[in-house]
Amino acid sequence: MYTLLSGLYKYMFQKEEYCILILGLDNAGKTTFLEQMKIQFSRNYKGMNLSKITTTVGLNIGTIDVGKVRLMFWDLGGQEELQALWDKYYAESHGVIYVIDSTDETRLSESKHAFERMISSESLEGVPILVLANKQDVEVHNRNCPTPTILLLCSTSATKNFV
Ligand SMILES: Nc1nc2c(ncn2[C@@H]2O[C@H](COP(=O)(O)OP(=O)(O)OP(=O)(O)O)[C@@H](O)[C@H]2O)c(=O)[nH]1
Ligand SMILES: [Mg+2]
Repeated sequence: MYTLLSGLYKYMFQKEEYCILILGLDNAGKTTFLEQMKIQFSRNYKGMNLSKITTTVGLNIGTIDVGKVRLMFWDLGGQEELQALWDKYYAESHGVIYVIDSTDETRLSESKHAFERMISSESLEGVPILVLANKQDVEVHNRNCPTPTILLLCSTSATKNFV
């Protein structure tokens, strides 16, 4: 009887949990993106002043409930020395959002290399990856159409798991 009741309780109230990694170079906008998602999808969450966000040293966690699903976002610091820690989280992740600063062409190849290192990990085999070309709101002069540039990054590097 206990098993039956606890099973029923779990079915009705327990949420399926998924861990999503948010990766990308420092200054790409990962923490800002997570904060904006929390503001948009979490009821009663007031949010913090986005201009107060500083570079992430280590890990920043955010949780969003969508129906019966709980999404746990792990936003990792993107500075070079912190990138070495990314792979510690791969095995437990169900998805990755890779954020690129689409206004910063000077760091695009650095981002491409970090991305290639990431997808070469066997722990990410079968894990869906979303590439987010961030900061599209910024008007950048002399930019040669950002979207094809970002697509080139994807088509040359990505061999698997794209959504
Ligand atoms: N215009 C604009 N600025 C953004 C956007 N997203 C982030 N920024 C700015 O970009 C800068 C870096 O944002 P963060 O969210 O701290 O970047 P991060 O990727 O978390 O950086 P690390 O924690 O160092 O890895 C901040 O000044 C943000 O205000 C965006 O969509 N548009
Ligand atoms: Mg950050």
